[in-house]
Amino acid sequence: MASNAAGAGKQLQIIFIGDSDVGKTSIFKLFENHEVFQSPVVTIDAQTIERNIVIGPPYETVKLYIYDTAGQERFRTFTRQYFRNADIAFLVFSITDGDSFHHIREIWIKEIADNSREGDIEMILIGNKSDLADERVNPLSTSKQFADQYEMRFIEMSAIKNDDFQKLYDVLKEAVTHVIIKKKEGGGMKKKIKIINNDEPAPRDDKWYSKCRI
Ligand SMILES: Nc1nc2c(ncn2[C@@H]2O[C@H](COP(=O)(O)OP(=O)(O)OP(=O)(O)O)[C@@H](O)[C@H]2O)c(=O)[nH]1
Ligand SMILES: [Mg+2]
Repeated sequence: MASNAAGAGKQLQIIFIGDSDVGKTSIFKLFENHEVFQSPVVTIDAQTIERNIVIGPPYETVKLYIYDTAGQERFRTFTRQYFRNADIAFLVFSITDGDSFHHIREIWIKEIADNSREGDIEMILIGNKSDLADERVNPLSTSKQFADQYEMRFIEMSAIKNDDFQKLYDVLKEAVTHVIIKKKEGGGMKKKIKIINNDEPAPRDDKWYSKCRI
């Protein structure tokens, strides 16, 4: 993994996490292939790429190391090693998979809180597969409310609709700008990740859930 030492230049580490099959790799591939970046992609390995993003004004180039991880439980120990130096985490669920949404709180935010630097990580929530509107089980309003609770940026998108990449790019740019400003102000966000109702199962929107399951 890339070094994250203070003063090592403007480089940030970004990780994709979330359940298996929600579309992490599909979104990661968009970063690899999209023409919005004006610099060439550097492929480090199948799960890691390097891309530059320009923030500002005043304009500055930030080097992003972007890591795709596997959602299956058997890879969890391996995945954790990426949390320590991560600056930004994309927390991905599928709008067609209720468990993948509930696991964001029940599994993935806890994993981040336990394994990142003091919870010093910017989280972006992505509801993927928005093209599958007929199969939706996670209402937009519930996801928004959840993201607000955790002070996360949130978008819904589809990895297969090319137009949606701009949303993702914009939200990432905002997060990168925020992290860079915080680092300049004194190294780190010093923001503890909230663990809400730690031991309770995540509330389910049963009315919606049963409606969708009929
Ligand atoms: N309809 C639709 N299908 C998608 C979308 N994103 C991903 N998929 C499909 O969902 C399946 C899983 O996608 P992946 O990107 O491999 O999922 P993953 O999160 O990387 O899964 P793991 O690597 O096992 O953790 C594939 O068949 C994709 O083609 C999307 O936005 N819309
Ligand atoms: Mg994958």
